[in-house]
Formats: sequence, C-alpha cells, structure tokens
Amino acid sequence: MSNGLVVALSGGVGGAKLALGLSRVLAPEDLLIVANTGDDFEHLGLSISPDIDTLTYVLSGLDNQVLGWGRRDETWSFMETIATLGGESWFRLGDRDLALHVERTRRLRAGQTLSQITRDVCRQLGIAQRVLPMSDDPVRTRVRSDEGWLDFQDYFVRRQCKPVVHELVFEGAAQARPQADVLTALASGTVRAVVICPSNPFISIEPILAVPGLRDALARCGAPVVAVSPIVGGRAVKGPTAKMMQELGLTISAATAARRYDGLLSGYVVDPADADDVRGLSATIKTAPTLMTDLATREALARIVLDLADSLAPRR
Ligand code: FO1
Repeated sequence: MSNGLVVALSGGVGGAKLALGLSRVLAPEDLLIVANTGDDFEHLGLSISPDIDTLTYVLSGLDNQVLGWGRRDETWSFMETIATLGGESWFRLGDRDLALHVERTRRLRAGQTLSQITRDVCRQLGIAQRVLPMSDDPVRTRVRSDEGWLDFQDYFVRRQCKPVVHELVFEGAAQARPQADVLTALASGTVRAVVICPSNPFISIEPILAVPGLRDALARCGAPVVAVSPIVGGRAVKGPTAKMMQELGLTISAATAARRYDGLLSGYVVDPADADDVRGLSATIKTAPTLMTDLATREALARIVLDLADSLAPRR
C-alpha cells in the first residue's frame, strides 16, 4: 500500500544524490522528482537538459561518478574530432551522452514535449520513478555578472563560474506553465512530503519556484516541505553556492539557503556543524550528517528527511 507521494525538487549533481537515496527507500510510485530546466540550452544544434540528464543517469546507475555529470564508460571521439575541425568544444558531449541529446532534439522537433520524452527515456533506462521537468515551456537562467549578461552554461561551464554574479534571471519563467502532472499530483491530497534537495538554491531550486503557480501549489498541497541544506560546515559541498551567496551580498550559511524558501519550509535538515547558524529560523531543525559520500549515506539522509516530514505532518 502507498504511504503517500513524495515530491522532490532537484537540480543536478547534489540534488540527484538525495533523489537516489529517496528512490532506494520509497516504492517507485511514491516518488515524483521535479527537475530544474533553467540550465537547459541549445548547443551544436542540440537541446541539452543537464539536470534531467544527471537525474536520469544517476537513477539508472549509468552516471559518470568521476565527472558528476554525463555517462559512465564514456568516450570522447566526437569532442576530439569537433575540436580538430575548429568547432566548439568547451561544453563536453561524450559519445554515449550525445545519443540522448540527438534523440531528444529529434523528438522535440517532431512536436513531442520534454515531459513525454523524459518519461520514455526513463522507461527505456529502467527507471520506475517519475522524473518530470518543472515546465515543458522554455525557461533559461541568465546571469548578470561583472562580464555583462551571460547565458547560464556560458557562466557555469565556459567561464567556470569565475565571473562575479550580480543578479540571476529566469527568462521565460513568467510565461511558463507548470508541468501539468506535477500540479495534478500536488492537488491530489496524497502528498506525504515535499523535499527540497540540497541543490544550489539560486540556480537550481529558485527557477522551479519561479514557474507561476508552482510555489503556491507546493505551499497548498497540505504536506510538510522539508529542505536539506546545500551548505555544510559553512561551505558549499560542490559548485558555486557559497561564492554566489557572497557575491549577492548574503552571508555564506545554511540559514541563508533556508531563507530563499521563506514561507514554504516546515523542516530543515542541516549538518551538526551548522546547528548554531540556523537558530532563529521558523522551520523545525533536524541536525544530521548531510554529506552523501556513498549509497548508504544517501539512503540514511533520505530516511532522516522523511522521518522529519512525517513528524511535521498534520494529523489526518
Ligand atoms: N559540466 C561541466 O562542468 N563541463 C561540461 O563540459 C559539461 C557538459 C555536460 C554535458 C551534458 C550534460 O547533461 C551536462 C554537462 N555538464 C557539464 C554539467 C552541467 O552543465 C552542469 O553541472 C549543470 O548545468 C549545473 O547543474
């Protein structure tokens, strides 16, 4: 019997770790993962959806654990060859990974939605959980930096997050419609918990919350909203979260990440090292080791998050 649906909001690398943990402790039909698509872009004529792809590869066990993105057992003949032709090689598309982008691009051009394509790819790769984009409409994160306006992957990969960030915008978000099945699930009255994975709040979770109607639907679904801090011991586990906090004039802390979800959070899981820092937040705090180094720690954290959510659930 189902224990209720868990809706997880996730970006790529950090979020996918907890999503995998959740997938191991929940029945497949009880997990719905909503992926950020603000990182999506068109490159070499192909439609790339990095966060959906990272989630797909991680959940299917095909992920490249060295890089944190892309496929395992990858080869790079295409990249090497395009470089010899003077083509663009700053964004690395592996030979195996390339197949996914070619197939997605073909199907998008044929009029299929990103949701349909993602659903089919997941099925093909043996993923039983639902992974859905936040929207089937294009949303593109752009960065206002000391080098001017940059497209997200220009900032993130080409410039390796070096430019100083002044502002982030999610182009297209105001016109984007939330993914329909996500809205249906949130309105179903069967949601046990909403989990905000330990992804970068600025570039992975806020684009999801910027899709009109999604934040409200999450707040109204009747289930506790529990986040896991992306800051551990006052530092970002990976990626530019801490650097962005500083550049945006914010304190680098677990509390700063939680404040990005003001009005939404009922529970917050932080590392014991950050316990002092989060005093004063209105969310219920649970301290637990949040570094996910292997499968066991991912599952353990998933259980802690669910226990916290269940302890906060309104009695029905
Ligand atoms: N990240 C990199 O740092 N360098 C790359 O060359 C790169 C290629 C790439 C290709 C396909 C894909 O799905 C993801 C890829 N990523 C790459 C990761 C990705 O762009 C970022 O980690 C996310 O957008 C941030 O969540």
